[in-house]
Amino acid sequence: MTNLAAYLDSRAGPELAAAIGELAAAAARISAEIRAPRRVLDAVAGDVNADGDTQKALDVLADEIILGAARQAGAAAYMSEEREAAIPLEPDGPFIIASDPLDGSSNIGVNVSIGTIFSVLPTAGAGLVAGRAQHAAGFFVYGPQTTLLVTVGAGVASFRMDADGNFQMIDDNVRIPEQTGEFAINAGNQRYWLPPVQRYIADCVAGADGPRGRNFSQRYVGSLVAEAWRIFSRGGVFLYPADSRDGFADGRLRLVYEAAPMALLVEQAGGRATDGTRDILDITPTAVHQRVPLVFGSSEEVDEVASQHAAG
Ligand code: P6P
Repeated sequence: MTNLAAYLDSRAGPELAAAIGELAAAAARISAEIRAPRRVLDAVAGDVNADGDTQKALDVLADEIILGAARQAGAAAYMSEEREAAIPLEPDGPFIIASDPLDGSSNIGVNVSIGTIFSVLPTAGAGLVAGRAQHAAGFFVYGPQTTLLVTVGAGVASFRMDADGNFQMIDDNVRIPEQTGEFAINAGNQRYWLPPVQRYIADCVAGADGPRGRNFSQRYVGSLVAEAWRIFSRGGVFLYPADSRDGFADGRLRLVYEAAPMALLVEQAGGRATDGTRDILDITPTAVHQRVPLVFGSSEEVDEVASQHAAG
């Protein structure tokens, strides 16, 4: 069975392979911390992050562990949801690491899958470059199994962590089915959605009795990495759109360390990722914590959402 190191050595240069190896070792530590019987999963650290969320102790711990991996990897800088500004590291480092060290924090206390998202960026523009320039991207899921989905630009591979903390390959050619019957969106925000998303979701809910002529199911975990792992496993479309609430004109999710790494994986697996209209990978960030509306998954559905946006 191919392990992560062998996969990376065959597809990435030594520095990039080593960096992702450091991130995998860091994820194994975070996984162990989450599972530690002593751990009070929902303990609060007390501060507030850039998202305005109260930091959980695990948020802070995961961020310290991923920062340590970035430093060990010789990265030039580290950008994180948990830190206001980029942390300069190795001046001559060949790349920048951006991360959401613990995605899905609101689920920590209720034992729902959470994860770590990472992006390996060129040093140009201090890492604020369009996502298509990423050297690599991936995410770990701390769920019933600890798993990894990763791309270094040569397709997408999935891995499962074994009892020794090593990542063993599941699939070296992960593909997102073009068609799906599952959509993921927080229906509690329905009254705030803009008309294109209102119409798209109404058509899905109308199912076989409506213009789509087939039934759909809704799935929503509230943890991006959990939704994503499901979509990469069996298809689906995820939407966190712009809505009319104050502060949500660009949705909730962050471009640099959530949407862009997810979009690179999605496109490498044959899916699509947009802000409703534009490909996420073509959007150049102007700030570390910039938000962006996010629609990703099975290409047929992402195209349908884009058609609704084109209709105004
Ligand atoms: P809402 C979790 O806090 C997160 O950042 C993502 O993992 C998830 O997709 C989203 O927020 C859920 O947001 O507003 O539906 O609770």
